[in-house]
Amino acid sequence: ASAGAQGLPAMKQKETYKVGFAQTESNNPWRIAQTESMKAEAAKRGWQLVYTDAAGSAAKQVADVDSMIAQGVDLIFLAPREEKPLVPAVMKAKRAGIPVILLDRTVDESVAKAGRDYVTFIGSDFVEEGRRAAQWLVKATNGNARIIQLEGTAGSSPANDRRKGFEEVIAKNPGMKIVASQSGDFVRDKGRQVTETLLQAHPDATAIYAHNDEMVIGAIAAVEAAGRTPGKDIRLVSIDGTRDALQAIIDGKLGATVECSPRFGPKAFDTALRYAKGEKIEPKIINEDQFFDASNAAAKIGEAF
Ligand code: GYE
Repeated sequence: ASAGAQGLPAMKQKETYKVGFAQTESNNPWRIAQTESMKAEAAKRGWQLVYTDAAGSAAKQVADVDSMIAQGVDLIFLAPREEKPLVPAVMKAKRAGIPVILLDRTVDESVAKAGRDYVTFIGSDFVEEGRRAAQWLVKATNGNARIIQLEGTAGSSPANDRRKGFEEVIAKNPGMKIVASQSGDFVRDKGRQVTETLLQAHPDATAIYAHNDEMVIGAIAAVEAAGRTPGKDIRLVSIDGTRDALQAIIDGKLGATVECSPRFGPKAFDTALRYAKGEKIEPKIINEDQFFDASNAAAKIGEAF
């Protein structure tokens, strides 16, 4: 069956393409590394890249997709900031005959479907990332911890799924208890502020799980400001694998981080090309992620972002 028969807009085969990349924000190393990877790949292939930065606003990101539609791009790579608000953008691009590939985050899957409304999702298995973080913490604390959870952006797929995977494992361990859970919006300084408040409300907390490294770095500062020792009084675990996080592991402050690779360029452009050739694309393309702890952080920091 051709791509058109699946209900998706087809993509013409051409010498070169003009594609859009709608980024969510650029306030952390993960986002910057992802943008660099996309720009480098476009340059390498000689494709024109229409790049937008929604600056942390789902409404702006919807408008950014509108402008890409108006500019007649051949395909849109979209990193949807939140699951529900970006559904209309996906539908609008489809109606305009422009295929969409979701990068790193998904939209509400009960409404928008891969293979029908958008081509595919490329990214990590966030539920599994949450499970891996929890499994490490269970081991590190011998199954006994009072945990503060710092959640990512409310309504984003990584925040929803990283919570789900983590809580699934924690629920099976009677000695593990989540005492407080609050969003830090994936932002370092919000992670610090939220931790400061939650440590005051829960002075008996012994562990912190953050949905990304930026928030855990902020949390470490708050733990130290409270006169506690990160890595000893409070065990910390997070997700991403940034350079700062690997350094914090080397320094003994952070216990572990589950990798979530931001280097989407080669895979994203290969997938677009496969789609243009009329190949049937699988609904999810899941990245393989590593795991960093004291055993390998020093060896891996050279590759980190
Ligand atoms: O973990 C975080 C970023 O969507 C997987 O978003 C991504 C997450 C990543 O801001 O640091």
